[in-house]
Amino acid sequence: MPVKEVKEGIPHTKILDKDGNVDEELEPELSEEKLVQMYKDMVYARILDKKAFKIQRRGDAGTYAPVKGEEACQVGAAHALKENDWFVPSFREAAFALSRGISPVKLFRYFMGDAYGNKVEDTHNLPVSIPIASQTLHATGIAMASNIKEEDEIAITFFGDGATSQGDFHGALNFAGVYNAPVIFFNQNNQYAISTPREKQTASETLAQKAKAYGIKGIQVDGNDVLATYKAVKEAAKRARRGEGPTMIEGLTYRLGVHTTSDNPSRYRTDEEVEEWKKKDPIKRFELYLMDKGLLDEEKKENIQERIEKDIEKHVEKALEMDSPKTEEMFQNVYEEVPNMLKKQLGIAKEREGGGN
Ligand SMILES: Cc1ncc(C[n+]2csc(CCOP(=O)(O)OP(=O)(O)O)c2C)c(N)n1
Repeated sequence: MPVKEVKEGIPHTKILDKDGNVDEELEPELSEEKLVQMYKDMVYARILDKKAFKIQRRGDAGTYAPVKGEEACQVGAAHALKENDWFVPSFREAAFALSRGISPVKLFRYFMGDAYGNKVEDTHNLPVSIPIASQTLHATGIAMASNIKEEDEIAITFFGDGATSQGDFHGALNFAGVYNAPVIFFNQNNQYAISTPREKQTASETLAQKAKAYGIKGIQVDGNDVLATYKAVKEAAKRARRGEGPTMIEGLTYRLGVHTTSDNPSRYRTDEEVEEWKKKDPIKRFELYLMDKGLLDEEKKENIQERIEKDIEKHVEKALEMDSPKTEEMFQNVYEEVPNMLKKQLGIAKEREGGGN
């Protein structure tokens, strides 16, 4: 499927091409240490995806939505923000979460069905949000609150191409525009909403232009180019902190893997299409760039992979060792006062467990 990359009136940022060549005029100034860390974060997410798949297939976990192919969108964004900025995810943001320091144990526990995995601790990381586009409203609300409280914190929220057809997305952009909220709407346009291709999802020529209708700056970036996503988010964050309001970034990318562990993409897209996108793999091009800079070679690459594999293994073991969630946890944290209907259901569930209530 051809991707319309450059549209009149919609700025488009691309810094690294698929062969790792860099546009030196646009190249952000990043320390060697930071560049290597960004690479490690991308590889970490890719390996974690594979592991998540394995443990789902052997029955140790439920549905998982892989990041594969979209690592540059998330890792670039994570490195461009401050620790106290708010992360408001959908369900495909393991790479951002890991770059942000969220423990892999929590990620694994979440998709093992344990509420602990989604627990908001003393951080500015919100839980996974499954209802499409609902989180965009939360991000706008948080950013509006930040304005009212005169804080420096901004919010970033992630969502897919399909989410831009949902009412919540439009409500979120409208309020963000009117209230000049310091929020970044990061659209991961991975070309599909499960089996629905981008062109059947919306007749809009680009997704970024939807922002314009709400008086918001809308830009496109090559979402497989981690330097471009970093730069775009960094600039959007600066604008937001200067009081210049929200930005919507459309990252043009591709979901190289399945929608979730219960999907079979061969039913709705061709191998040729996937092969074309593999040539634009965000990790491969960043590797070439780092090698060219003398920051990576085959040996270092292998060492990094090995270390990450071991680290992930350790976290999986830890996640598997944890106690199963208790039945009553299913009924907690939704209502301040549990309604009678749910109290009754909890009673039935406990009885079935043989524990009575
Ligand atoms: C309100 C709502 N409707 C339907 C679904 C079922 N559903 C889960 S993922 C998905 C597609 C989302 O596509 P997109 O927004 O492009 O994000 P992607 O999964 O590609 O990252 C749908 C329809 C849902 N989770 N929430």
